[in-house]
Formats: sequence, structure tokens, C-alpha cells
Amino acid sequence: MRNYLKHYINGEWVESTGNETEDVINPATEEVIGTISLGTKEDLDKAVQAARDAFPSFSQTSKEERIKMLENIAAEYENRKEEIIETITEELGSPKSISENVHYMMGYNHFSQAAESLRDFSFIEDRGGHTVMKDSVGVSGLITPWNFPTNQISTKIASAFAAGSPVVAKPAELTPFAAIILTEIFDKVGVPKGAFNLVNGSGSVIGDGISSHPDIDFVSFTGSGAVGQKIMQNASERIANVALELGGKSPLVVLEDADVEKAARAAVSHIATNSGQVCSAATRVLVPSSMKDSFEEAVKKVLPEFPVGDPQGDNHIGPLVSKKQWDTVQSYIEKGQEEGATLLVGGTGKPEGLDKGYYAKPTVFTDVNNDMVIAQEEIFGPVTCLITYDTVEEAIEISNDVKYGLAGYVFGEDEQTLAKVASSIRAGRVKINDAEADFAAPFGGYKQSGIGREWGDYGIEEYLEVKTVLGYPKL
Ligand code: TAP
Repeated sequence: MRNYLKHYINGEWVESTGNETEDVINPATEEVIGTISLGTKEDLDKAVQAARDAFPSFSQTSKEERIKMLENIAAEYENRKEEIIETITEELGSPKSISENVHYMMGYNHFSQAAESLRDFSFIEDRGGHTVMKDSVGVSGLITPWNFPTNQISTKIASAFAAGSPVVAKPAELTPFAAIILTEIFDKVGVPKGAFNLVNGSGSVIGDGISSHPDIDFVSFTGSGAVGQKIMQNASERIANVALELGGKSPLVVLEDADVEKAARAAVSHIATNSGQVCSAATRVLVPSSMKDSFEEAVKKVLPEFPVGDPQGDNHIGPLVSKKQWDTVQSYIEKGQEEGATLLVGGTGKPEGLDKGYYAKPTVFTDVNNDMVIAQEEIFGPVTCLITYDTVEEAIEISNDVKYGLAGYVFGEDEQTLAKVASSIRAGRVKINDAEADFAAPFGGYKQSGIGREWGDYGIEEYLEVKTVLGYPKL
């Protein structure tokens, strides 16, 4: 049992001023695996004050000091590797291989990449004989969701630290333990007092408190569009800047000359990895009408490569994070059937033999029309839609006919067509075939997928203000 009843404020673990607690459930066993304190507005005020007090000195630390700090964090993170993997598997239910190769790996890369990006980053530059300086934005409030317990919080903290911005962070109640390990890491490597503060608690108290706090200068949020809107509204009261990383309904365009099996494997992998609880997952697969049958056959063929089951075992798909998320996914599968889409594989209910745990069946709908609810709304589970098209222009039109614009994927051979589709998709990140991820490349969305960019030097820019000084002395 992991009982974490304290918050981390001003370099110390301190008692909560309230008595409320929340149990954390392992979604694979439905058993309680620990408890956290739910912070109060008073706890939050203390954390914000600690960050404010740290601002004058933390914002003036040298680039070299911050690089060293980020490198030390990355090294200590590596020392805690096994514990991080085990913790994420327990609290999120992600299979061990995913906890290691996706969750652990992403957290590590954000800290080491921030150090790397900082090395070449210029906080002062010349513009036509005048000077442009980049200053820390002030105190940052970070609110993160449950689906990537180390990725989102690590990219935000790494960028904030790189920019010299003290932080107040609130992770999701469903998966709070990975953030506690990160806090222990910051404590161990000697992050200056007040530069990092962690207040556990509910979205409605601590999350809302962060977005409306008069002494928080910048809010970075990852999560649902509905909460993103509230955060923007709250921040607008004091004209505070926000970065929002919201949902997606990303297209995967299979071109006529694509390797069908490779594309089908990628399509299934998008809904299998992290049980499809991924904002950038491709959940609309656009297939040429002429390839419909062969693509459907390929989906059925590759599906057994992604077994569902105990995350402690050798499986690729674990449970969904909670009963609530399981219910949401079930209702979308029902909706798809009501709307007239055809179930190619999967459906409602639990996979055979998995009665305990929030397991859902990987589900692929075919004969989907892009206007259907299942093609327009983010389901956040192992569910995808096959949509047919006749021309490349039509594929581009369908790709963009959605309120989101987080990511896009294209499979094919002809370079001109790949380039045309990739450059026409209105999204913040487009991946051609199986191109490798790069942590220096920016991540973020167009349209209702968000505002701002994370990762690498673009991520650091979010935590900076720009000051022009005309006539600055040439020192
Ligand atoms: P959200 O409610 O958006 O939760 C994300 C974070 O915001 C959590 O830390 C949450 O706290 C906090 N929060 C909740 N209400 C808040 C408020 N009024 N002010 C400030 N912060 C607040 O997401 P969810 O309910 O967990 O998931 C709902 C749906 O959102 C999912 O089905 C999925 O479609 C989408 N989602 C998207 C993403 C990404 S990466 N785009 C991630 C997660 C979920 P607590 O949860 O601790 O209360």
C-alpha cells in the first residue's frame, strides 16, 4: 500500500490542511493500492507563495546551472527506473513493456532533451541593432491527466525548469504515484526550495484553484476540451497565458500503394497501445474503397499480435483506467452500432476470461461515415473506425472534417502523394509511415486540440516572456 498523505511545498513534505483523502485503484485488479490527500485552497496558496518566493533567485539561475539540474534529474530518474515502471503498471494498468518503452522512456527523454535544447538556446538576441531578451514567465501552474503519468508532467516541468519558472503541479487523482516519485527525484537532486511544489487534489478544487490563482502567471494543462475551456475562462479573468494540450480524432490515411499489412498493424497498434487512451492516437482509418476488403482481412490477421490481459504478464493491452472510462467506451461502442456502423472485430462487454478489471475488447468498426458520432468524438479507448474514400482529395477533406487537429498519419510509397497529404492535414504533428519520434520536435494541436507547443525548444518558449530593449548597451 502506498499512502501519500503529504504535499510537497517549499522543499518539504508537509501535512495537508484538510482531512479528505482519496483511494487509488489498480484498474487490473479493482483493488485499492494506496491513498492520497486531497489538498485544500490553503495548501495551494502555500505552494503558490513558495513558488513566488523562489522566483527571484530561480529565474536568475544560469543556463549552465539549469542544464546541470536537468541532467541530474535525468540520471536520478534512470536510477528509479524499475520503480517507475512498476508504479505506472499498477496505477494505470499499462502492460510492463508499455510502462517501460513508452511511459518511462518518454519521461526520461523530456528531461534529457530539455538539457540538450537548453545548450543551444539563446535567451538574448540581436534584432536590427536592438536587443530581444527572453525572461522566465513567472510562476507556472501545471495540471495533468491520468493517461501518461510521467510524459505530460515531465515535459511541462522540464520546460519550466529550463526557462527558470517555479512550478506548482497537480497530477490526476487516478494516477498520482508517478508524480510522487518525480517529486522525490527533485528533492534528492536538490532542486531549489520552492522551485517545485506538488499539491495533490481534485480538479474542482486544486485544478480550478490553479487556473484562477492571481499569483500564477501561466497555466499549462493537458486533458479534456471541456476542462480546457474552463481553464481558459478562469485565466482570462487576469489575462494569464495558457497552454492547452487537448484531445484528438486523428486520421490515418492509407494510400493506394501502401503496404496493407503494415498499415493495418499501425492502425491496430494505435488503439492497442495504452488501451487507446492516447490523445494523438489515430482513430479514423481512411482506406481506399478498392482496398476495403484486403484491409479488413489484414486487421483481423494482425489483431492477435496485440493480446489483452494482465498488465503484469506478456500482454499488449491492459485494462482501461477506471470503471467510468470503461462505461464511456461501452456507450460509444453501443452508439456506433446504433448509428449503423458494422463491427469488424470486438464489441461491448469484457474480453473472454477477464471478468475482473476494466478490460475492453479492441473494437474496429467498418462502414463508418465521417459524420457519425464515433468518427467525430474522442472515445479514448481501444476503438477505431474504418472509413473509405475514392480520391486523395477526398481523403484530405475527410481528414480535416473534424473539430480536432492534434495528429495525422499517412502510409504509402509515392513521395509526392505522401508530401501532399502530410502538408494538407490540419494538425500539429503528421507522421509518414513509421517515422521515428523525436523529442526535439514540437508537439501540440491545431483547432480544438489545443494552444501552444510542448517538447524541446518550442516547449521552453512557452515558459518565457519576450522583452525588447531598444538601445541596450553593447556589453
Ligand atoms: P479531465 O477532466 O480533463 O482531467 C484532466 C486533469 O484536469 C486532471 O488532473 C483533473 O483532475 C483536472 N481537472 C478536472 N476538472 C478540472 C477543473 N474544473 N479545473 C482544472 N482542472 C480540472 O479529463 P478526464 O475526466 O480525466 O477524462 C475525460 C476525457 O478527457 C477522456 O475520456 C478523454 O477523452 C479526455 N482526455 C484527454 C486527454 C488528453 S491527453 N488530451 C487526457 C485525459 C483525458 P482530477 O481528475 O484529479 O479531478
